[in-house]
Amino acid sequence: MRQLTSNGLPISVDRAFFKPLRDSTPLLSDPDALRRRFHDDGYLHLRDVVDPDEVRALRADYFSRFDPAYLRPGTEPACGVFSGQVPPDIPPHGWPGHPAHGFARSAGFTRFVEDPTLLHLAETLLGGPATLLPRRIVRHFHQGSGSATRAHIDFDYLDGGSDRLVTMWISLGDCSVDTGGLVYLEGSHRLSREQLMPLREVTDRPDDPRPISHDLVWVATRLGRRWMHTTSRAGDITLHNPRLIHASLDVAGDVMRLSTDLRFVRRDDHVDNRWTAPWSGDDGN
Ligand SMILES: O=C(O)CCC(=O)C(=O)O
Repeated sequence: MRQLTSNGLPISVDRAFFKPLRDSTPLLSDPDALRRRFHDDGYLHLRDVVDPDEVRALRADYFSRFDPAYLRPGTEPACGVFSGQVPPDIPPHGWPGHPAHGFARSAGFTRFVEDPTLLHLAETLLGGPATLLPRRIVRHFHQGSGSATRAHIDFDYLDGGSDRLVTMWISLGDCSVDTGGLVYLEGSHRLSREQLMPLREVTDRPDDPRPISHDLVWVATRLGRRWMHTTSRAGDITLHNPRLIHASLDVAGDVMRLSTDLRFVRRDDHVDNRWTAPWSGDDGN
């Protein structure tokens, strides 16, 4: 039984709390089956959808933007191995001047996220013409940062617009359970708002009504549901429903987690205006 943490709290990666994410890659050639699976499971994990070499090149570009002291000596930027030293004077993640801010606006990243294959997949799930929202988040975690993504549903961050939304999570590099990937709570897209309310009693952010809880054991136990996880490889993508509860594990090894999360909406729908400008770490959204 492996003991990992999320937001610093221990969670055992065993059958009491975890089960594997289902691989839906074999359905890629069958749009109806893909839609049904997305409806039933609330997510789709798909292997080898994007070019793994392009993913590795983006990872190399991102980590090359940092002071080399941030990376373990003798390792390539594409590996993204943490030296244990955060460069002094670096702005907070994603703020102007931080490497993630420039990377999110770079031609390479923009070309990658605007790949017609990704849009086509979103359109398949949304059942019509769709658009990728301009707020495209770049996330990066290293071991010991003490922070991970709290359990939440995306719609609580996008509720100023239509809920006909699809989120696409793409790891920019391989992402094992030690690399702090996303975990999804089984069947939670079917829960009502009333069922989620009591979970918010245990939170390290009492003044923020959006996250559900930082305590993944509490959430799983209270709802009697397990978290689902998988090892993502460069080239894989995961899509999820805006009401599916998800969170992340802390990074437990030297390899840093780099990922992006994208939101697609139906082109004719009203969009939450917090998501109509490029992402910046200080945008408060
Ligand atoms: O990557 C993360 O840690 C969070 C991403 C997320 O919440 C999402 O894709 O909706």
